Amino acid sequence: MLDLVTIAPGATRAGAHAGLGALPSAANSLDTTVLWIGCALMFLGLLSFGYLRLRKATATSRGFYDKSILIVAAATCSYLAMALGVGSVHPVGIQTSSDLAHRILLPRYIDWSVTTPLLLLDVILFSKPLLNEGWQWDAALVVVFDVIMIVTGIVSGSINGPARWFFFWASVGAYAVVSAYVLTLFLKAGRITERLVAGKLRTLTGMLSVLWLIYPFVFALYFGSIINGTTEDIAYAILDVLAKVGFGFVLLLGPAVELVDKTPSVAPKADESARGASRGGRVGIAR
Ligand code: RET
Repeated sequence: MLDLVTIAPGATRAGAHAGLGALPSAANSLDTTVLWIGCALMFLGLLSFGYLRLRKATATSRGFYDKSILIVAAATCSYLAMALGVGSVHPVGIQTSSDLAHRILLPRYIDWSVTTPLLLLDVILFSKPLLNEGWQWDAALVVVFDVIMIVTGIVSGSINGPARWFFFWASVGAYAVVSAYVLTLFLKAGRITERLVAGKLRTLTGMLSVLWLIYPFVFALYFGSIINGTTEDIAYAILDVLAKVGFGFVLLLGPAVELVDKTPSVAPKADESARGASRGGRVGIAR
């Protein structure tokens, strides 16, 4: 049984597909090109968000610019590492030669474990007018479930055999919690009195819900041997660019980020929400 065989620098994922395991081989150029393009697009996003921050950020909106910059900076590093062949490992427990066909690119998951909480914080803080007492606790819980989703995803991709699918479904379970929270914000966005903030929140939560839903399908198709590693890389690259750079532009362009803090809260007052909670209502988001 082989354990976590790391493909040496200079060796490539192409070798894994050819069933060559850790042996160095010629690069799969399409795969590598996709990763370099991903790196370039993330870097362009970084420059754009940096420029927007210098031109437009104010004391109240600065946090949204900073998070967007951190998100694309992390992704630039992760795509650079993947393009250079760093951190591509075979799952443990290889029993058959077809098990050798899969690999997991660790920089991708390390990137997600940092950037998905930041993306969630973006939508949560953008929903401020909807949130009442207790929202910080909800936000912390959502981020914890998000991290559980990524960590169980890493474990799922790192083992062969039935245990992979156990962890896959655990990850989907954590994803369902995150997704339910974001959908609640989507459904309640219309209550926000400032039209621009309400509309933008609907776009952001809608975009997040649709894009994030595709990731587990790509994962299952790849580890179910229905698509190969190159198709997986292309799909993730498109999703990542939309979910980070596209999302960042939608968030930062226009006046909405400046208006969030000035928008009156529509959440019930503390005593009302306590009564709501005792009737089984939710405390963290306006009912
Ligand atoms: C995994 C493992 C299989 C099950 C699920 C997953 C969900 C991944 C998601 C990733 C989102 C990434 C984003 C990245 C950057 O912008 C980990 C593939 C549910 C939702 C938005």
